[in-house]
Amino acid sequence: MITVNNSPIFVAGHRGLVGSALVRALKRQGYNNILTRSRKELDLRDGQAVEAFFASVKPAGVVLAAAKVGGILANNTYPADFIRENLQIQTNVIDAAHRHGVKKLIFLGSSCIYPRDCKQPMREDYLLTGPLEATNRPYALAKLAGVEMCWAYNRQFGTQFLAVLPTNTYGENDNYDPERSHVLPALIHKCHEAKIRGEKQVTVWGTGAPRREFIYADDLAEACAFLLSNEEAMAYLTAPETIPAINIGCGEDVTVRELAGLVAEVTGFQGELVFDSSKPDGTPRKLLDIRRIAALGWQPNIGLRDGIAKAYQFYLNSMK
Ligand code: GFB
Repeated sequence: MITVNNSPIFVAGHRGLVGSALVRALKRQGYNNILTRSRKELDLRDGQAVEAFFASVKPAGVVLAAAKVGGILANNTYPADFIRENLQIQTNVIDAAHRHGVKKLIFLGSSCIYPRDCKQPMREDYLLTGPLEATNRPYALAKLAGVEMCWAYNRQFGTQFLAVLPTNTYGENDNYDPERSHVLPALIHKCHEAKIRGEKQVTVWGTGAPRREFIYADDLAEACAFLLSNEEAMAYLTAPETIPAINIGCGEDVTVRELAGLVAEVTGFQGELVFDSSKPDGTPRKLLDIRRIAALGWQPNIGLRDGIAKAYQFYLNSMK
């Protein structure tokens, strides 16, 4: 049964891939007082503006999905922007949330904050047990600081601030810019363009050997909404002695080569896939251990092939 929940919940980053899915998921869960601000209305990098916002609206809960994000090339090309902007946004929001009485906050982390050569599948307590992958170290360090900040505030102030660590996420409102996007939207865009233009080849970056796990943004958002409304789970996951982090994934991964084959099938591209090994592979594998979220009774609904088909449909609609 869905119960109506009038508590004001601030979704930071509501226009993005994850934030827009979060607004839909929270509405489905019965939240009917969702607060959003566009980047123009509220620049989360500006501490004074964030302070004024929290002082005036006093949200009861926060989901922090606003972040500077991008694929392997964007991370590698703009490392200063990735560390600075993420540290600014999350520090401003987490601290203002605490000072203005927010009890529950969900902070979006990422599976790329685990060590590069982490034991697989990656368990929450493997964080900070080894060196990071160089292509996204600035982003990962910022996100790790966010997890640590949640933990520090829980210990010092008794807050319930929780980091969710999603695997590679895709879906509606994704970024398709070939230079900045993640692999899945990049491949959808490349295969579609090649099909339309009658080109014979699509170039896939790297060797095709890295393995990646994917989750559809609406599944991830459902998990966040599920956690936020689960009093017992939030209390248990944010207890002072517990690392306040929980993996969200599907528990299965594919190689980039297999992924490219699937995208070619779904988009109808019938040419050849060629691999450009001058481009970086990044982390060899990052499969999440999802037992913590599974034990709470949550699992994803959208399989990879269906998800790619849905994402491709949104891509086609957005081009109209
Ligand atoms: O999704 P992606 O950019 O990031 O790349 P990561 C995943 C893999 O796909 C890499 C390969 O091995 C890429 O070389 N790949 C093949 C491509 N073709 C393409 C293409 O056309 N575009 C892109 N982008 N990749 C990210 C982090 O790592 O993971 C972020 O950089 C973030 O910080 C995200 O955390 C979840 O999975 O390697």
